[in-house]
Amino acid sequence: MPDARPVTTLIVPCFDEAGRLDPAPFLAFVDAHPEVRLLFVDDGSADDTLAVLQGMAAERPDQLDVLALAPNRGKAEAVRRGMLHVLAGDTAYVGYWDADLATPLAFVPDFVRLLVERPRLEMVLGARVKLLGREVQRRPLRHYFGRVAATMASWLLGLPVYDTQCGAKLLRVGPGTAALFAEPFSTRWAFDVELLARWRGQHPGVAGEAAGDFLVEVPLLRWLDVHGSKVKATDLLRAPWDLLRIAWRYRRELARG
Ligand SMILES: Nc1nc2c(ncn2[C@@H]2O[C@H](COP(=O)(O)OP(=O)(O)OP(=O)(O)O)[C@@H](O)[C@H]2O)c(=O)[nH]1
Ligand SMILES: [Mg+2]
Repeated sequence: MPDARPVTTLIVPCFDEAGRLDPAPFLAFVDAHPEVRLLFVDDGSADDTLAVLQGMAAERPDQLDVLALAPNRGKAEAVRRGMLHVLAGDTAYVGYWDADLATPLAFVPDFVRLLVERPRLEMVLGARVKLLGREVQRRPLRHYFGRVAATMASWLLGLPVYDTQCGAKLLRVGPGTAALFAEPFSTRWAFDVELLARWRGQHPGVAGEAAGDFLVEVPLLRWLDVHGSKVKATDLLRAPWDLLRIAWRYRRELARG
């Protein structure tokens, strides 16, 4: 009997993840959630990532799938291509989730519940907020650098968003969703900021606190900085420049205050 609940599909971008990828939590999660699909997007990994992913998909062909792209173009393009692939199908909610499970899959139902309970919501964003009683571990340098970058991003977006970069986001599929991913992103890592700028372009006049009717950040109860990040120091140093490029590319979208 097919599951009557609306389908949720997550894009899991993967690059040289053979060392970090543990199939067990993914298999266990989809077994516990028949309404969830995972699309792993590998673009030109040099290690066994693709073979590991294809092995997982062979074990759960109804819920796991692999999109193999080459050559490597970065997380942004992998997520974008995965989104377009999934949006051609029948999914009600679509998102992306880092393969290192820095954000545990266990929080996916919480993200879905918010979209179900608040019909006007269009996007749920995970946020890494180190609050008492929450297990949020980030390397100090990444944390402080991230705070500066996030503050700049929030300012240029005109949105009071705390954490644009957390690799766990879920969107309600609607008439404008595919258009958010139609064009390639300009940046490899700051594409989350571009995604929000594109969202602003689709919602003229919605900025500041008013955006909270459509976008919600969820402070994660648990987020662990998993060793083996693909983010290089040069990527971090390029972030201010990437944000400037975003401010320029989306100046019209962002001017629609
Ligand atoms: N397909 C694809 N996935 C990538 C690429 N670079 C990184 N990823 C994936 O993107 C996710 C995040 O990458 P990480 O290396 O964990 O980066 P991070 O330090 O956690 O960075 P934040 O997401 O900013 O916390 C992981 O699932 C990676 O496999 C890429 O070039 N191609
Ligand atoms: Mg990570």
